[in-house]
Amino acid sequence: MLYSDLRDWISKVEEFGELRKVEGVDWNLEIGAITEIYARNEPFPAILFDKIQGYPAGYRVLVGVHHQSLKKLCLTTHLSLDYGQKEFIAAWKERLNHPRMIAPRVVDSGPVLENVLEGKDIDLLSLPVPYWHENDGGRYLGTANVVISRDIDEGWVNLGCYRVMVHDSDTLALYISPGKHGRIMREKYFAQARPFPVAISFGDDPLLIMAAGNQLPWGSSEYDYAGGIRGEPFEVLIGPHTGLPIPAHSEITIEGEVWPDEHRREGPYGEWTGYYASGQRSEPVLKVKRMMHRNNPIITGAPSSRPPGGSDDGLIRAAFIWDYMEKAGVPDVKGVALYQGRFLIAVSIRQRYPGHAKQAGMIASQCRTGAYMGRYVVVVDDDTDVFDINDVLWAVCTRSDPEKDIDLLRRCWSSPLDPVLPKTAKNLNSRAIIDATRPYEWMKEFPVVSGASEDLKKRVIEIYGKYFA
Ligand SMILES: Cc1cc2nc3c(=O)[nH]c(=O)nc-3n(C[C@H](O)[C@H](O)[C@H](O)COP(=O)(O)O)c2cc1C
Ligand SMILES: [Mn+2]
Repeated sequence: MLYSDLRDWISKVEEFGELRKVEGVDWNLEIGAITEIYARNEPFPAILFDKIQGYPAGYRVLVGVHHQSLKKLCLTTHLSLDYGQKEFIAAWKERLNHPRMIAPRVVDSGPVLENVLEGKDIDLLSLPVPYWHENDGGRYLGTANVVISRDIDEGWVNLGCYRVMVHDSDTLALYISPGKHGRIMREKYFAQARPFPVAISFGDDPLLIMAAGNQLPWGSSEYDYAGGIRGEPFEVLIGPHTGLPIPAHSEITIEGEVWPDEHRREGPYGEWTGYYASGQRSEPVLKVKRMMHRNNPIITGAPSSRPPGGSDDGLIRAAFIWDYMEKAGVPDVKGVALYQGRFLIAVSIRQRYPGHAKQAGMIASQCRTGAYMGRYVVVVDDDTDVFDINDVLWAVCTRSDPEKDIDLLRRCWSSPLDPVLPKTAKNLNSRAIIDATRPYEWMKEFPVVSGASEDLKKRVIEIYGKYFA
């Protein structure tokens, strides 16, 4: 275990120089704009905002939890801090292949209980909730959060990262897209005309936040999965109103219920696609019954912006897709990379038999992690570097013939967030699978690739590299 909770994580990040501290900003738009500008810096620092205008010193907001920084991502997931992209994905594949699940441990006290508010005392806006983007429909408390819920039939606990807007002092809007586990769980409660109980942590261990954003199979608890990565169970308190397990080291948690028959406007919110595509809608309200927070609480945030923006877990998603492909029986996958969030998946294979490339493309596009809101899958040979977008485009431009090598899948799993779909027909989109491998049936005769061999390059660099140093 490389760190114990969010505060310890922050101090480790500060030690390796990727933390910035900013004081005196306005929660109204300034935190969002600063994040958007510096999200494009390499590596993206974590930014801790303190002394936010109108709020007590110590009430903080933290952004850039691990996005665009491999070192922070390694810290978050308890891997060696000097890993490169390939080692990182290899380590993750190994993890997914030999998953370790450690269930949380129930305790009866924890720092989140330092302040407990119920009834009239609940005031969500006592926290410096940012108004992130200029055209948002409200202040979003949940952008890098952990929504905890239980399946009414099967009893297991799901964690999902789903956005949360503040309506007023004790009412929230929770937006979960169709097909997400939290949404399915909500529908089961609503079908019985019962309110849907949830607990939501708004500031937490980055590993829990990341786990809540990962696509585990139905029935598999992200709590146990995150505990397994950490190698130690997460400590949880049982919420008195919901019976749900709440992270004892959470900065801020609420317990409440989503009501089936009471709706208010949710959104719009600047989304990860770089658009306001899902607009605003009428969503059932979440009534807060209890609010808990540590002294000097920290809200964690990941406001999205045009990709590569601030909420990207592409490397982990790539490892998931690779793992799902292997489990579906696709051999010799050599690399997987994602671009533009999840819109483009590049997969490299060593072609072994006719149809192998098609199989790889179809499965990458429809496995658990690849299926939601994708657009293009490009399959390349293993002499193409999937991490180099120019290499991927070179393969597309030189090894695919559009007429034969592009297949379309229709009516796939999309979302109201998909910018290219009209308002009247959201949720279903198409996919293009581009086979940019050498055609199998005559691959041996395919034109030879030009360029110096690795041996030749190595030799000249050794001798003449000094002139370019
Ligand atoms: C920063 C971030 C924000 C997200 N916001 C939302 C959201 O508002 N609504 C949603 O349905 N999914 C959102 N997602 C995606 C889900 O968290 C993701 O699909 C996850 O797998 C859901 O958990 P589940 O598989 O248990 O449903 C977000 C992901 C991240 C990383
Ligand atoms: Mn899940």
